[in-house]
Amino acid sequence: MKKTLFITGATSGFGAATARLFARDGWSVVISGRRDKRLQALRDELSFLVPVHTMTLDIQDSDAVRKAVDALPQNFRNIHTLVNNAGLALAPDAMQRVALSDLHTMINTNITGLVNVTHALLPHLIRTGAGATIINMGSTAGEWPYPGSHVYGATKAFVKQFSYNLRSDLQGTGVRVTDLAPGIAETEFSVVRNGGDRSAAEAVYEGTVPLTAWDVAEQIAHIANLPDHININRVEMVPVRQAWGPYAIHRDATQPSPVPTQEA
Ligand code: NDP
Ligand code: 8X3
Repeated sequence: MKKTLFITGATSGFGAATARLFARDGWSVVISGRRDKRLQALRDELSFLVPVHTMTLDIQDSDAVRKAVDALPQNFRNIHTLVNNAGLALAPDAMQRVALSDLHTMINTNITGLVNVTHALLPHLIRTGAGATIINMGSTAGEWPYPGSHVYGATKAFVKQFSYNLRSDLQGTGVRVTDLAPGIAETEFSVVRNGGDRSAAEAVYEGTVPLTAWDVAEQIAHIANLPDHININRVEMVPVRQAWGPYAIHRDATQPSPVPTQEA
Protein backbone atom coordinates (compact mmCIF):
# COMPACT_ATOMS: atom_id res chain seq x y z
CA MET A 1 0.00 0.00 0.00
CA LYS A 2 1.16 3.53 -0.75
CA LYS A 3 2.41 5.41 2.29
CA THR A 4 1.49 9.02 3.03
CA LEU A 5 3.86 11.82 4.01
CA PHE A 6 2.56 14.94 5.77
CA ILE A 7 5.09 17.76 5.65
CA THR A 8 4.93 21.36 6.82
CA GLY A 9 6.97 24.10 5.18
CA ALA A 10 6.85 22.49 1.74
CA THR A 11 6.98 25.77 -0.19
CA SER A 12 10.79 25.93 -0.15
CA GLY A 13 14.05 24.48 1.15
CA PHE A 14 14.04 21.15 3.00
CA GLY A 15 10.27 20.79 2.76
CA ALA A 16 10.03 21.14 -1.03
CA ALA A 17 13.01 18.81 -1.56
CA THR A 18 11.52 16.20 0.80
CA ALA A 19 8.12 16.32 -0.91
CA ARG A 20 9.84 15.79 -4.28
CA LEU A 21 11.97 12.89 -3.01
CA PHE A 22 9.06 11.06 -1.36
CA ALA A 23 6.82 11.59 -4.40
CA ARG A 24 9.56 10.16 -6.61
CA ASP A 25 9.56 7.14 -4.28
CA GLY A 26 5.78 6.69 -4.73
CA TRP A 27 4.49 8.17 -1.47
CA SER A 28 1.26 10.19 -1.42
CA VAL A 29 2.08 13.64 -0.06
CA VAL A 30 0.24 16.24 2.00
CA ILE A 31 2.13 19.50 1.55
CA SER A 32 1.55 22.67 3.55
CA GLY A 33 2.79 26.22 3.89
CA ARG A 34 1.43 29.76 3.75
CA ARG A 35 2.35 30.61 0.14
CA ASP A 36 -0.51 29.12 -1.85
CA LYS A 37 0.98 29.80 -5.32
CA ARG A 38 4.07 27.80 -4.50
CA LEU A 39 2.01 24.96 -3.03
CA GLN A 40 -0.16 24.76 -6.14
CA ALA A 41 2.94 24.80 -8.38
CA LEU A 42 4.44 21.93 -6.38
CA ARG A 43 1.14 20.05 -6.54
CA ASP A 44 1.07 20.50 -10.34
CA GLU A 45 4.64 19.21 -10.54
CA LEU A 46 4.11 16.14 -8.33
CA SER A 47 0.56 15.10 -9.10
CA PHE A 48 1.76 13.41 -12.29
CA LEU A 49 3.56 10.97 -10.01
CA VAL A 50 1.39 10.51 -6.90
CA PRO A 51 -1.75 11.83 -5.14
CA VAL A 52 -1.04 15.27 -3.66
CA HIS A 53 -3.13 17.23 -1.15
CA THR A 54 -2.33 20.86 -0.34
CA MET A 55 -3.04 22.74 2.88
CA THR A 56 -2.50 26.47 2.74
CA LEU A 57 -2.21 27.53 6.35
CA ASP A 58 -0.19 29.24 9.04
CA ILE A 59 0.82 26.66 11.63
CA GLN A 60 0.68 29.33 14.34
CA ASP A 61 -3.13 29.21 14.02
CA SER A 62 -4.27 26.15 15.99
CA ASP A 63 -7.89 26.37 14.75
CA ALA A 64 -6.76 26.47 11.11
CA VAL A 65 -4.49 23.48 11.69
CA ARG A 66 -7.25 21.49 13.41
CA LYS A 67 -9.80 22.29 10.67
CA ALA A 68 -7.39 21.39 7.88
CA VAL A 69 -6.49 18.07 9.54
CA ASP A 70 -10.17 17.28 10.21
CA ALA A 71 -10.88 17.97 6.52
CA LEU A 72 -8.18 15.61 5.22
CA PRO A 73 -9.66 13.55 2.38
CA GLN A 74 -10.13 9.87 3.24
CA ASN A 75 -7.27 8.71 0.99
CA PHE A 76 -4.78 10.98 2.83
CA ARG A 77 -5.72 10.00 6.40
CA ASN A 78 -3.47 6.99 6.70
CA ILE A 79 -0.38 9.05 7.55
CA HIS A 80 2.88 7.17 7.95
CA THR A 81 5.35 10.05 8.36
CA LEU A 82 4.88 13.55 9.73
CA VAL A 83 7.76 15.93 9.12
CA ASN A 84 7.46 18.99 11.33
CA ASN A 85 9.72 21.08 9.13
CA ALA A 86 8.15 24.57 8.95
CA GLY A 87 10.17 27.07 10.92
CA LEU A 88 12.27 30.15 10.75
CA ALA A 89 14.93 32.31 12.31
CA LEU A 90 14.65 36.09 12.48
CA ALA A 91 16.58 38.94 14.07
CA PRO A 92 20.22 37.86 13.55
CA ASP A 93 21.63 40.32 16.07
CA ALA A 94 22.16 40.40 19.82
CA MET A 95 18.99 39.89 21.86
CA GLN A 96 19.27 43.38 23.34
CA ARG A 97 19.01 44.94 19.87
CA VAL A 98 16.18 43.00 18.23
CA ALA A 99 12.42 43.51 18.05
CA LEU A 100 10.31 41.58 20.56
CA SER A 101 7.77 40.79 17.82
CA ASP A 102 10.42 38.81 15.89
CA LEU A 103 11.16 36.75 18.98
CA HIS A 104 7.46 36.01 19.44
CA THR A 105 7.16 34.96 15.78
CA MET A 106 9.96 32.40 16.21
CA ILE A 107 8.37 31.00 19.38
CA ASN A 108 4.88 30.94 17.85
CA THR A 109 6.11 29.17 14.71
CA ASN A 110 8.92 26.86 15.84
CA ILE A 111 7.33 25.85 19.14
CA THR A 112 3.58 26.57 19.16
CA GLY A 113 3.11 25.76 15.47
CA LEU A 114 4.99 22.48 15.77
CA VAL A 115 2.92 21.53 18.82
CA ASN A 116 -0.32 22.49 17.01
CA VAL A 117 0.45 20.22 14.07
CA THR A 118 1.69 17.33 16.22
CA HIS A 119 -1.36 17.43 18.50
CA ALA A 120 -3.76 17.47 15.54
CA LEU A 121 -2.03 14.56 13.78
CA LEU A 122 -1.22 12.26 16.70
CA PRO A 123 -4.52 10.32 16.51
CA HIS A 124 -3.79 9.55 12.84
CA LEU A 125 -0.22 8.45 13.55
CA ILE A 126 -1.26 6.29 16.50
CA ARG A 127 -3.89 4.67 14.30
CA THR A 128 -1.16 3.90 11.74
CA GLY A 129 0.85 2.29 14.56
CA ALA A 130 4.01 0.32 13.86
CA GLY A 131 6.41 2.26 11.66
CA ALA A 132 4.60 5.60 11.91
CA THR A 133 7.24 8.30 12.18
CA ILE A 134 7.47 11.88 13.41
CA ILE A 135 10.56 13.77 12.32
CA ASN A 136 10.93 17.13 14.03
CA MET A 137 13.29 19.62 12.44
CA GLY A 138 15.72 20.70 15.09
CA SER A 139 19.07 22.33 14.52
CA THR A 140 22.65 22.37 15.71
CA ALA A 141 21.53 25.74 17.13
CA GLY A 142 19.45 23.79 19.67
CA GLU A 143 22.62 22.29 21.12
CA TRP A 144 25.44 24.76 20.46
CA PRO A 145 25.20 28.45 21.37
CA TYR A 146 26.41 31.30 19.17
CA PRO A 147 25.83 35.06 19.16
CA GLY A 148 22.51 36.07 17.62
CA SER A 149 20.93 32.64 18.12
CA HIS A 150 19.11 33.62 21.36
CA VAL A 151 15.46 32.62 20.91
CA TYR A 152 15.98 30.69 17.65
CA GLY A 153 18.44 28.27 19.25
CA ALA A 154 16.21 27.98 22.29
CA THR A 155 13.22 27.01 20.13
CA LYS A 156 15.33 24.22 18.62
CA ALA A 157 16.38 23.07 22.11
CA PHE A 158 12.65 22.79 22.77
CA VAL A 159 12.28 20.66 19.64
CA LYS A 160 14.94 18.27 20.91
CA GLN A 161 13.47 17.83 24.39
CA PHE A 162 9.92 17.70 23.04
CA SER A 163 10.96 14.90 20.68
CA TYR A 164 12.46 12.89 23.52
CA ASN A 165 9.46 13.46 25.80
CA LEU A 166 7.01 12.57 23.04
CA ARG A 167 8.83 9.29 22.51
CA SER A 168 8.16 8.47 26.16
CA ASP A 169 4.44 9.21 25.79
CA LEU A 170 4.22 7.14 22.60
CA GLN A 171 5.89 4.08 24.09
CA GLY A 172 3.82 1.04 23.10
CA THR A 173 2.10 2.69 20.14
CA GLY A 174 4.79 1.85 17.58
CA VAL A 175 5.11 5.55 16.64
CA ARG A 176 8.71 6.70 16.26
CA VAL A 177 10.08 10.17 16.96
CA THR A 178 13.31 11.75 15.73
CA ASP A 179 14.94 15.11 16.31
CA LEU A 180 16.80 15.83 13.06
CA ALA A 181 19.32 18.60 13.68
CA PRO A 182 21.14 19.94 10.62
CA GLY A 183 23.88 22.51 10.64
CA ILE A 184 24.38 25.20 8.02
CA ALA A 185 22.32 24.47 4.88
CA GLU A 186 21.69 26.70 1.88
CA THR A 187 17.96 27.40 1.45
CA GLU A 188 15.80 30.50 1.76
CA PHE A 189 16.38 30.27 5.52
CA SER A 190 19.05 32.99 5.51
CA VAL A 191 17.02 35.27 3.23
CA VAL A 192 14.19 35.10 5.77
CA ARG A 193 16.54 35.51 8.71
CA ASN A 194 18.07 38.62 7.13
CA GLY A 195 14.71 40.23 6.38
CA GLY A 196 14.90 39.63 2.60
CA ASP A 197 18.46 40.93 2.19
CA ARG A 198 19.79 38.49 -0.41
CA SER A 199 23.40 39.68 -0.29
CA ALA A 200 23.51 39.22 3.50
CA ALA A 201 22.05 35.73 2.95
CA GLU A 202 24.61 34.87 0.27
CA ALA A 203 27.42 35.98 2.58
CA VAL A 204 26.40 33.23 5.03
CA TYR A 205 27.41 30.55 2.49
CA GLU A 206 30.26 32.39 0.78
CA GLY A 207 33.48 30.39 0.47
CA THR A 208 32.12 27.28 2.13
CA VAL A 209 30.19 24.16 1.16
CA PRO A 210 26.94 24.03 3.14
CA LEU A 211 24.46 21.17 3.26
CA THR A 212 21.85 21.19 0.51
CA ALA A 213 18.11 20.74 0.91
CA TRP A 214 18.50 17.44 -0.93
CA ASP A 215 21.06 16.19 1.65
CA VAL A 216 18.49 16.78 4.39
CA ALA A 217 15.65 15.24 2.36
CA GLU A 218 17.71 12.07 1.90
CA GLN A 219 18.31 11.86 5.64
CA ILE A 220 14.56 12.23 6.26
CA ALA A 221 13.82 9.45 3.76
CA HIS A 222 16.43 7.22 5.39
CA ILE A 223 14.84 7.65 8.84
CA ALA A 224 11.27 7.16 7.58
CA ASN A 225 12.16 4.00 5.65
CA LEU A 226 14.02 2.18 8.43
CA PRO A 227 12.52 -1.10 9.64
CA ASP A 228 9.63 -0.53 12.07
CA HIS A 229 11.57 -1.70 15.13
CA ILE A 230 14.25 1.02 14.87
CA ASN A 231 13.93 4.51 16.36
CA ILE A 232 16.58 7.12 15.61
CA ASN A 233 16.37 9.49 18.59
CA ARG A 234 18.50 12.29 17.21
CA VAL A 235 20.65 12.99 14.17
CA GLU A 236 23.02 15.93 14.03
CA MET A 237 24.34 16.41 10.49
CA VAL A 238 26.73 19.14 9.43
CA PRO A 239 28.90 19.90 6.44
CA VAL A 240 32.52 18.74 6.74
CA ARG A 241 33.49 22.39 6.75
CA GLN A 242 31.48 23.12 9.92
CA ALA A 243 32.97 22.36 13.36
CA TRP A 244 32.94 23.93 16.83
CA GLY A 245 34.81 27.05 17.89
CA PRO A 246 36.45 27.69 21.26
CA TYR A 247 34.84 29.60 24.14
CA ALA A 248 34.86 33.32 23.39
CA ILE A 249 37.09 35.20 25.84
CA HIS A 250 36.33 38.89 26.32
CA ARG A 251 39.60 40.86 26.45
CA ASP A 252 39.74 44.57 27.15
CA ALA A 253 43.07 45.94 28.42
CA THR A 254 41.49 49.28 29.35
CA GLN A 255 39.03 47.62 31.69
CA PRO A 256 40.78 44.86 33.61
CA SER A 257 38.42 42.50 35.40
CA PRO A 258 38.49 42.79 39.19
CA VAL A 259 40.71 40.16 40.76
CA PRO A 260 38.54 37.81 42.82
CA THR A 261 39.22 38.18 46.55
CA GLN A 262 40.23 35.06 48.42
CA GLU A 263 37.87 34.15 51.23
CA ALA A 264 39.70 33.07 54.37
P1 NDP B 1 13.12 27.82 4.18
O1 NDP B 1 12.99 29.24 4.58
O2 NDP B 1 13.61 27.50 2.82
O3 NDP B 1 11.73 27.06 4.43
C1 NDP B 1 10.95 27.31 5.57
C2 NDP B 1 9.56 26.77 5.34
O4 NDP B 1 8.77 26.98 6.53
C3 NDP B 1 8.83 27.45 4.19
O5 NDP B 1 8.20 26.48 3.40
C4 NDP B 1 7.80 28.32 4.89
O6 NDP B 1 6.63 28.39 4.09
C5 NDP B 1 7.51 27.51 6.15
N1 NDP B 1 6.95 28.33 7.21
C6 NDP B 1 7.55 29.32 7.91
N2 NDP B 1 6.68 29.87 8.78
C7 NDP B 1 5.50 29.20 8.64
C8 NDP B 1 4.22 29.31 9.25
N3 NDP B 1 3.97 30.22 10.21
N4 NDP B 1 3.23 28.47 8.86
C9 NDP B 1 3.46 27.55 7.90
N5 NDP B 1 4.66 27.39 7.28
C10 NDP B 1 5.67 28.21 7.64
O7 NDP B 1 14.09 27.18 5.28
P2 NDP B 1 14.65 25.69 5.48
O8 NDP B 1 14.09 24.75 4.50
O9 NDP B 1 16.10 25.80 5.62
O10 NDP B 1 14.08 25.40 6.95
C11 NDP B 1 13.22 24.34 7.25
C12 NDP B 1 13.42 24.00 8.72
O11 NDP B 1 14.75 23.58 8.95
C13 NDP B 1 13.17 25.15 9.70
O12 NDP B 1 12.51 24.63 10.83
C14 NDP B 1 14.59 25.61 10.06
O13 NDP B 1 14.62 26.20 11.33
C15 NDP B 1 15.33 24.30 10.03
N6 NDP B 1 16.76 24.34 9.85
C16 NDP B 1 17.32 25.03 8.81
C17 NDP B 1 18.71 25.02 8.65
C18 NDP B 1 19.39 25.81 7.58
O14 NDP B 1 20.59 26.14 7.74
N7 NDP B 1 18.74 26.11 6.47
C19 NDP B 1 19.57 24.22 9.52
C20 NDP B 1 18.87 23.55 10.58
C21 NDP B 1 17.52 23.59 10.71
P3 NDP B 1 5.74 29.70 3.89
O15 NDP B 1 6.63 30.90 3.98
O16 NDP B 1 5.12 29.50 2.54
O17 NDP B 1 4.74 29.61 4.99
C1 8X3 C 1 20.01 26.77 11.20
C2 8X3 C 1 21.46 26.46 11.29
O1 8X3 C 1 23.74 27.43 11.90
O2 8X3 C 1 22.02 29.00 11.21
O3 8X3 C 1 19.29 26.10 12.16
O4 8X3 C 1 21.89 27.96 13.36
S1 8X3 C 1 22.30 27.78 11.97
